[in-house]
Amino acid sequence: MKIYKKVAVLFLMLTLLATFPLEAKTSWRSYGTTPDPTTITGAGKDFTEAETEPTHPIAPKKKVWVDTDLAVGMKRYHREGYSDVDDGYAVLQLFKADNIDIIGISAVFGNTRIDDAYRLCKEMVSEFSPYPIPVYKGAGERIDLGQVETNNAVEAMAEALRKEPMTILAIGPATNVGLLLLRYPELASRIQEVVLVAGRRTPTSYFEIGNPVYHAPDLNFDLDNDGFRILFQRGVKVVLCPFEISNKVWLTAKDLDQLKNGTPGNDWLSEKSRPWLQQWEDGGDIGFNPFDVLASHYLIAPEDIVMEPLVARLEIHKNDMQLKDEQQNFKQYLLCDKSEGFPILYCYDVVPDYHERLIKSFLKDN
Ligand SMILES: [Ca+2]
Repeated sequence: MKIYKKVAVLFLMLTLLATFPLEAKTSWRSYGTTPDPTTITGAGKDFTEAETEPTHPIAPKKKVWVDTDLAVGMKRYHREGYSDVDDGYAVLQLFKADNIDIIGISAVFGNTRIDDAYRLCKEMVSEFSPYPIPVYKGAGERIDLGQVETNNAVEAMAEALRKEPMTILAIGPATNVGLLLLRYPELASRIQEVVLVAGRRTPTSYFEIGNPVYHAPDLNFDLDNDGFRILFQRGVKVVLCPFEISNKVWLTAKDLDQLKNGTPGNDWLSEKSRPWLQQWEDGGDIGFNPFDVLASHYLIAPEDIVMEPLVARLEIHKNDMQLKDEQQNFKQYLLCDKSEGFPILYCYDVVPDYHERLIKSFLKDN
């Protein structure tokens, strides 16, 4: 009998040993998609270990400063049509995120003029924010290296960084953040990361939109090349959510219907997005790309985003928006690849059920 007992104990131990790694692997896999050696999702990578730990109800909230060129509902000043609504999606999604604490919001020029962006920041906070958030007016034009001036947004961001380290979501031109780093370089180490919407892999990675196709600008980068250059030179951790990722996500009329669920923020954004959607449909697309929401989504749920470490640099090439122009017309490009440059994290794809996850992030109570 004794030998049977020993065999039984041995069998039990072997069973436990065999089960443990299996269970550990299952729980890890159930959290995110399995990364292969060349692609990583937020879960399990070491680029921003602290920020990309699996989201847990008791985890401390991520402290975020939002710098935005909100233009929801605005008509364009310089040509026919409406301005982009995507900043509205990013800000509203952050309002609804349980794991995000917005420390402040600052306005920057870009999609529209600074006064409009500032007014819309105040409007979104007063109407839809679940908690009080201070709002500041930032730069109205690109950085002038010959005359570096400060503004309320830069000073407020500096003050907030002196109190505590934080992440900056800069979804307009990088002007305010660039000014901050020029005036207060000592605060660079207090910035956990800056998440921006810009960049591409090659000079001919055109931002193709519409049917017939036209080339869209890399607007945030084009409006202030130096803002980005300063970020790289100061060694700040930069995450890019470029056209390559947002062009894989589409919002359609059906999505706007679903978004309009009787909560004030959703109803407002859905309605204000209609003319913008119409503009894209008139251009031959099925919907529109909500560019900036990929950047806010990265902060809220990095496991939904596919990314890889690359290096970024500025290079001059022929202007892709005026290739048919007889004149020699060149511009700066923000190129990201594996050759030489400043280390960045490059977000380029989403998980297969991303669209469902995105819509779900808006269909919450507040
Ligand atoms: Ca924007």
